[in-house]
Amino acid sequence: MQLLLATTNDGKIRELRKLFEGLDIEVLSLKDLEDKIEVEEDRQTFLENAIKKAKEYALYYNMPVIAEDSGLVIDALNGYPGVYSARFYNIEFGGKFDIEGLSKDEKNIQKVLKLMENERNRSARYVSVVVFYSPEGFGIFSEGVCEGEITDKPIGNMGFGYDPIFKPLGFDRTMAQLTVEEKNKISHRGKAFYKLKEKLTKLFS
Ligand code: ITT
Repeated sequence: MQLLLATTNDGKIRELRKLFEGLDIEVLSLKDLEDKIEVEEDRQTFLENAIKKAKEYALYYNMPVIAEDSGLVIDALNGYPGVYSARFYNIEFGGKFDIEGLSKDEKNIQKVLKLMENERNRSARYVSVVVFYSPEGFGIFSEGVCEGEITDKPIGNMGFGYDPIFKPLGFDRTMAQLTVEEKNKISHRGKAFYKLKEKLTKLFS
């Protein structure tokens, strides 16, 4: 069976591929396909964005797809960056942080640290919604959450995105100090994926 991971995010591809190891499935990502299409993530919830991506890619490439929409939800910032996590540096909320010479991830991190500078409530969570959709019109989704807190400076160089400033609950290391295997065990994406796998196994066994 062929399955398309509908993402261009290298961090997600690395983690999701690891989760498929040992299964008899040929996993492709959008990076393996020559004919590219863009799907705009313009919805207000992770679920709506994930469904939109899964459906559009499955119908265009005519193969089953797993799409994922995820983000960091910070209580003291009223839930931001939320669905804007990937491009938080460039939205109006809190001012734009398009600092020259920094990567997107670094700009996003700098903006969060600035907005959280004198904030005592550091609680936050990563949320992931994973959607499986097949071109015949069958769809299923699951959600995973990873609770944690925002550190006051970036630590670690593994993972991606906000990992250097996110310390999972019960850990004295940031997510960027965990290996892919350690992260997948506790992460929002790992949890959502395992739930999805259970649902699919139940349905097809
Ligand atoms: P695709 O749409 O191609 O999958 P994307 O990066 O645009 O890639 P999203 O729209 O789902 O993906 O945005 C998710 C953003 O949330 C991501 O770019 C990170 O900034 C952040 N994020 C999500 N999961 C994360 C994780 O495990 N570690 C760190 N940051 C994460």
